[in-house]
Amino acid sequence: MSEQTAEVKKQRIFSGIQPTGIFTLGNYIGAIRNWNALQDEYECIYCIVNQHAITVMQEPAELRANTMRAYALMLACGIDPQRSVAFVQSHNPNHAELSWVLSCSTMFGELNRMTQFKDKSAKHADNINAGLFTYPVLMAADILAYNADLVPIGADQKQHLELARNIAVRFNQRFGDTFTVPDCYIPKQGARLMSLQDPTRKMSKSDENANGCVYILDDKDTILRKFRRAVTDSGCEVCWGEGKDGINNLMSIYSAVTGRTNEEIEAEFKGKGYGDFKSAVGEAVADHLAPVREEYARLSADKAYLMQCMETGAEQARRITRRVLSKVYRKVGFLELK
Ligand code: ATP
Ligand code: LTN
Repeated sequence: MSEQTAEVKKQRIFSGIQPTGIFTLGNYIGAIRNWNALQDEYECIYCIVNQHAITVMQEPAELRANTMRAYALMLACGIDPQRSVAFVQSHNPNHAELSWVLSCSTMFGELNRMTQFKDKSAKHADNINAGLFTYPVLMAADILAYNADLVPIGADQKQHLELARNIAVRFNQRFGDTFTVPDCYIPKQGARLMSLQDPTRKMSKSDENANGCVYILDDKDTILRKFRRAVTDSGCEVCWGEGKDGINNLMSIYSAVTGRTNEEIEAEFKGKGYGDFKSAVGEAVADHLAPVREEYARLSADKAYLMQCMETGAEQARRITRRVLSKVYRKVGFLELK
């Protein structure tokens, strides 16, 4: 094989996570575990989206600390700043600049259909700000600014990704080929983990009920306790079924961390009760998360290293998006300075 064919250009990945608390098992299994796994095959760009986080009320000092912590957590989950671009959104102003242009190619009606806006405005009824409404445009800008091919996300973000695709197609039609139309990458197992306390609601890191969430820094005893207390139904047979949201959720989690199929899980727990199953899920999750916890302890002690990685990541990110943004500015007709 000639050297030229060996050096096929890798496809590009972009994804982001909000610094709104410690990452949950849902964030890990639904998204970040895939970010990690894709690093060799793709050119990866991963972002702590602090500008998205202020769509809900944040205490400034807490947001600052949470951003640092989220960055450390991202690296602890295996994102390697030598192989991937790992940075903080506000360190690259090109996202917000592109977002304005894209917002003029986004219809009010499209944004009005977003279910996350409806959920979050119900949850934060005292602060339904315009940013909460236009949030998906900034997310589209995050992705399109890098011409990403693929976006690894949990199932809850599928609608936003569809919107980003529509914006890209519309812009390309109007101004000529500019953006790559991105595809989503949603895991087969664990794309939507539910709260352990209310299995009809998504597990979410900003949830007030900490018992419903497993955080990736929880110690083993805490994890076992949360699973022991997980809400199930009045039955006793471990099997997938209608109206068994709690058990279905636990089976998804067990499957995601052990790689076993639902049939294998049902066979493993045949004749055993929910109690045994819950303990087994807790043990498997605790083992799965232990290396992340250890790595976080090591990394979070070295703030200078984290700051240095952040700086390098931001510079790499800006370098990529600067070119895309100036192309967009030319296309829409913004007068350039010589
Ligand atoms: P918040 O509570 O602040 O809304 P969140 O926990 O919902 O945050 P995000 O930062 O919005 O998390 O999402 C980061 C990534 O994690 C996204 O790709 C999202 O789809 C994924 N994700 C979030 N919650 C879950 C879940 N319960 N199951 C699977 N994936 C999830
Ligand atoms: N909207 C996402 C976070 C997010 C994102 C992105 C994900 C912001 N920008 C770009 C993928 C790609 C969320 O709330 N989970």
